[in-house]
Amino acid sequence: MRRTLVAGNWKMHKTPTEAKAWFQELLRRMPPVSAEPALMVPFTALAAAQEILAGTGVAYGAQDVSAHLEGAYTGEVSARMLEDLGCTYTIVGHSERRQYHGESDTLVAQKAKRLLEHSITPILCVGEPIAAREAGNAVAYTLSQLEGSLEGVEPGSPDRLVIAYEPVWAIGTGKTATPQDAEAMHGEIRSWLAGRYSPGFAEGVRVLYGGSVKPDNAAALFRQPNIDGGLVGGASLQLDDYLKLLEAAR
Ligand code: G2H
Repeated sequence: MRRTLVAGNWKMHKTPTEAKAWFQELLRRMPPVSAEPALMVPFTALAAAQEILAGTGVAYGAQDVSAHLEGAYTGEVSARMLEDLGCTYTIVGHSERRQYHGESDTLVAQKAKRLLEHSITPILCVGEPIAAREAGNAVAYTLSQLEGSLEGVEPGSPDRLVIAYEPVWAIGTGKTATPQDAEAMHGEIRSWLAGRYSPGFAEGVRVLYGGSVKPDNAAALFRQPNIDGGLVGGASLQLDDYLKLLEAAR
């Protein structure tokens, strides 16, 4: 059984002070839930996450990591630093990093490897732009991105890898893939993982959907057999919405 993961992606929102208050309020209001709560926050909010969330069952992590181990890389943050901050997960290959920072599949694979070396589970994002979907190439595009982004990546066990399918045309646009379209792609991703690793591995890996997940569409998405939760941007910023997403994952 794969435990549903509801991972918030705060992107570039909330100061450390705002994050601290939000985490405290979350713990005060958190109902008993079967899903796993997780929050991917700005680097600057990770110390507050460690202080307040460590040991509570709410996982946290970063939204990116350096592909380098250590050294003269101004502005970069290493996997070892994230490990020291207690990160369970970290996002790699988000489409905003691919688009605005020119990240290639090869770079994304290097980043995933760095995380695994430091006991952090990568949440690896893939997904097609609108042109690929309209041309009928969504599956080929997404699986090719997956192949490149997992080149040389050997997680060992399925709990050491999370895939997030995020169609680029659905991100922050209010347009969501239908549960049926998302389920079809998730099925393709899982089959591909079975060939790349093994059927048992593919069966255990969580494949999240991302792209305008909201409290009113989450339950229908999370009910699909191959959708194991969500990577949620906008709707993870308001605590009321985030709590509703956790409830939707029952
Ligand atoms: C997709 C998603 C979170 P949003 O980027 O990764 O954001 O839910 O705002 O579309």
